[in-house]
Amino acid sequence: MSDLSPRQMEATQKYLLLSICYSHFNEKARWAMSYYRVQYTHQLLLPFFHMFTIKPIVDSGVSKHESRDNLSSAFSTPCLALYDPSGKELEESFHDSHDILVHLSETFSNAEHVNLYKSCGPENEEKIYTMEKHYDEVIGAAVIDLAYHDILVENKWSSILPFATIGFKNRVGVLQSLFWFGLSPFLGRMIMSFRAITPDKYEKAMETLRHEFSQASELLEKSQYLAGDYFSAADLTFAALSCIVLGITHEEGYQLRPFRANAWSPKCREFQQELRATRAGKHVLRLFKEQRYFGSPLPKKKTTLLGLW
Ligand SMILES: N[C@@H](CCC(=O)N[C@@H](CS)C(=O)NCC(=O)O)C(=O)O
Repeated sequence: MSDLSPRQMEATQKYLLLSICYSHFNEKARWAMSYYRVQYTHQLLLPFFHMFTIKPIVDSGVSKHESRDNLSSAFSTPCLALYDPSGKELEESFHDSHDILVHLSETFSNAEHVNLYKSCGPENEEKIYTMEKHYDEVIGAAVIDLAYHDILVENKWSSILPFATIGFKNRVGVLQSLFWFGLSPFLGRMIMSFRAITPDKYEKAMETLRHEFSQASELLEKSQYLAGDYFSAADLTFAALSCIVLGITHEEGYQLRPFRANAWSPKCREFQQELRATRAGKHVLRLFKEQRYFGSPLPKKKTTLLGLW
């Protein structure tokens, strides 16, 4: 745990979080920033165009961490960039939601906002790391397969507009939002082919998520939280990665503006209700309501190129 209070730490470095507005891995990082009450500047991005912003940070070579997965590219988001107090010199960068959560836990935990890997006692620390990795790999990937296939194939006609306007809805820079508006059907297809998403994977993703929610529900019969009696990195990860598949709304605690309900096929909406009705689904809804928002400072929005990017 750091000897410095969060306020003191903030005075020594400036934090910039770069995140794709509708991404669940990015929601995990945003939630971690809120939990530890970190003051930061937020830059919202859209897929493909995110590379232009992340590349200079990657190229600066200040990151000390190897990528943990083979799901994403070298320009993966969330990306947390740490600058010197003047905000001009980039000192360090993180390119994985796990690395961000670990960094914030080691830097900003205090008596009120305890380290989320240690919150259930030292005997559960290793277990929490393992659970987080499992949720990242299994739920993280399943949600991507489910969401892109549902939006771009199963429900393609009704979702064209909600998908194309997601940048404007979240007030991403005007140019990015405009390019996305024109190119999103094509870019969506590109992402699907890059990740080899097929109808088979879509069905499998549903099965995987059903299984994960049922396993988590069993854990929640034994304890109040997934890894024990206290909120931990396992709960934060499970809940944040489930935001899309449960269709968590802004009013329910999702900080940004998600896709509206008609972006999802009737089959997917039914699936969202099915998962919401499970013990794990109710747990996620409660966490969004009680632990996501309240008391956390809202990030300042980064304005670049007069707000165009
Ligand atoms: N393991 C990574 C996965 C992150 C990930 O898959 N990010 C996606 C958005 S959901 C992304 O930025 N994809 C674009 C890319 O890889 O360039 C993490 O936990 O941060």
